[in-house]
Amino acid sequence: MISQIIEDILLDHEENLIIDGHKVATVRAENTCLHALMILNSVGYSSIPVLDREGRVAGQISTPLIFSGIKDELQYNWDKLAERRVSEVMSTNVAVLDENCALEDILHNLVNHSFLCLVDSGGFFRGIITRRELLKRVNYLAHEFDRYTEMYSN
Ligand code: 2BA
Repeated sequence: MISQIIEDILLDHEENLIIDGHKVATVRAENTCLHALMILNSVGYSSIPVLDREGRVAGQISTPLIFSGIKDELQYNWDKLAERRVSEVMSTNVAVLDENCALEDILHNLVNHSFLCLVDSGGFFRGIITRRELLKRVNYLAHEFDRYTEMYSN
């Protein structure tokens, strides 16, 4: 159980903790590995969410996963970049939480995942919460805690 003061401080900010789905770089499961590699290279993130045709979270993709997926026993087969689909090489180890989930679940999952995918009640992708956004708030909490506890005790 998280203390109410802590929860208030972590969630009480003007800017949204959630990065809206429209601002998140994603690829489709049916895209080729070549397409995914180009997206990863242009956005600069090490891994990004993979969505299915309906817009549900299918997994996550990274450059190392793509390279492993086109490797034969001894060497890389670059022709496979344009042949293999993201769905064939992606990882399904991605944290997916309901958009109304508790702060406790967010904190717990960000320990092992650098970002969490949020979905609506129909399972459709709505956005992500990143470790960076959460840690910015933890930093604020560490600096402002005394001021808040004073406020709460009055
Ligand atoms: P990474 O790509 O491994 O990025 C680790 C951290 O490096 C990011 O942490 C951020 O602080 C910084 N960083 C990397 N690339 C950046 C860029 N192009 N612009 C600004 N900062 C960059 P977080 O922001 O906590 O992100 C955690 C993870 O969430 C990222 O891990 C990435 O996998 C994913 N992510 C974050 N924002 C995303 C977005 N708009 N679209 C897709 N994936 C995103």
